[in-house]
Amino acid sequence: MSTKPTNVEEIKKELIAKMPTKVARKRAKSILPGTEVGEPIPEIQSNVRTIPGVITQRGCTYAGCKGVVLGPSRDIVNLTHGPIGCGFYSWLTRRNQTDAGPDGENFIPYAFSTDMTEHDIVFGGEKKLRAAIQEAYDNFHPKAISIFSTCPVGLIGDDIHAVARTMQEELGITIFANSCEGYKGVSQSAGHHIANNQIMKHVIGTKDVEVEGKFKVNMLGEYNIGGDAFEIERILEKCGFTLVATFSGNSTVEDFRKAHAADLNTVMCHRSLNYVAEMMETKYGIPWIKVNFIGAEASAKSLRRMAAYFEDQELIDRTEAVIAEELEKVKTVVDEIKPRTDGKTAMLFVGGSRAHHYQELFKELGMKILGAGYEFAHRDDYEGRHVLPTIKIDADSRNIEELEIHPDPERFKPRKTEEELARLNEKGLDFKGYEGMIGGMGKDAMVIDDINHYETEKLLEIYKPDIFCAGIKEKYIVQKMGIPLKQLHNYDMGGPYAGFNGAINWYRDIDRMVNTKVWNLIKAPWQTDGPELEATYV
Ligand code: CFM
Ligand code: HCA
Repeated sequence: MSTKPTNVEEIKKELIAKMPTKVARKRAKSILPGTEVGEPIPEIQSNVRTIPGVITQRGCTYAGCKGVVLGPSRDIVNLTHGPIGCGFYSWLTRRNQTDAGPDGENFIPYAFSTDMTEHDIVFGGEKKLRAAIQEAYDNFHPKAISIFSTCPVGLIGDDIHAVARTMQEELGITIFANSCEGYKGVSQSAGHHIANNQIMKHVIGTKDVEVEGKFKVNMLGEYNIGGDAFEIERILEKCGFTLVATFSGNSTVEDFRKAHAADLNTVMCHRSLNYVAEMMETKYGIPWIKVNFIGAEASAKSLRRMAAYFEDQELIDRTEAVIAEELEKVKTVVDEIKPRTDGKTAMLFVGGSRAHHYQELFKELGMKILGAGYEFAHRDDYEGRHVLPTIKIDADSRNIEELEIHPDPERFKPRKTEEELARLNEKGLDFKGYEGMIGGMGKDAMVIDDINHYETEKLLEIYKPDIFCAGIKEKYIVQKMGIPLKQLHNYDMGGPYAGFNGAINWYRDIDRMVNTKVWNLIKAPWQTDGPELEATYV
């Protein structure tokens, strides 16, 4: 094993040394060392506009709204109002899985778009949008249609909400629109917020039905990438929980409508669904806790906290039995693999929650995290909810309407009294609390927000990690540098990685990636033959 550089401040200096002064000054605020457990957590700059000219990993508001939050719902026709590229490039790339079940309704394999062209930009696209809604209705008879604006729609001023209202009246199904023009925020994070508002306004709680089951929960911020939600469902069912709705992996509009029947909201990805969690708590009196099903130990801890909430001994005992059985399977695999992965190193730069969650799985393999960062998370995701007890710090939410949510205690009784919540909090339930990424990463690890391409290449050169985790934009560049890249967004062709079976899949995949000899056999073209093209200045 080679010795790795550990002085983060020195490396940071090197990282920004070649940048123009103003850029270096800005980037310096987004780069800092991690802290040891219990140490004070420093403030990190995040959720601010990317510096023009640098190559960022980030996506846009439309991506966060359509691609991330609402896209995985299987029986809503998600219709992109815009030029064809936006609909096409958000079509099936995220590997959110579906099982259409007995009703057979599944629109995920389709890309619905109005395919705006120059004519529509000049003369307006509302007519085309109406026609597209009609066509989708005639062909598929969906229960709901959701419309998503792309950049030009905001610029020309099509009133997508008015079109949605008229078509809803005409067709008698739920139709709602999202003003999620790509440029609206500083990243996809703004799109999450918009989608949260619109599901809350138009769908959640629109059907009062009795849901059977004693221990009813919703899973917020779980998108069934690579089948993760299927594995979580398997475990929850085995323990005896009733899952009312998942937001939004393999979800249906009916699930959303009755989600207010749950007694507890569990939040898997806080970054993308926190707004719904807060609004449902205010309106329906449903408390929420943060959970993490990435990592075997983290899954066990989440299940224990969920069972503790219901204070039912039978549920607690069954949950413990499930954990014991599952952890035994996991341990056999860890014992086999860990000797080969122990001491290897990893870096993770991804999204708004996974760069933190996946550190658990690496630690279970004895691997060391040299550096990590989010693309678009906010300060609370880095510093922890207890450091920042409010979500009203969103720089990118300036343009986004805050919904007025009112409690309705007559119809929706708070599930727990203040005293009960306080008592459960003392037992470690930690309502609304969660750890940020920085605390506990250790001062020899580097934390970087909104990493750019130049910094990525520089870090690889300095640290030479055994594995780098990011997305498709980085994958082949990193691999050409002789370092394996695991896509933490779509899992390459792998998964599920959540829960206990997921952890086992992960250990095996990572073992193969960090121990293959192939990376030592390849050389980048410039290391052998020189550049393929040479320019001559005359
Ligand atoms: Fe949440 Fe996600 Fe993520 Fe995210 Fe995303 Fe994603 Fe992600 Mo890609 S909702 S923040 S906006 S866990 S699409 S499933 S993988 S960047 S870390
Ligand atoms: C998005 C979606 C994405 C992109 C992944 C990647 C995803 O941000 O619009 O860059 O590889 O998970 O599919 O995050």
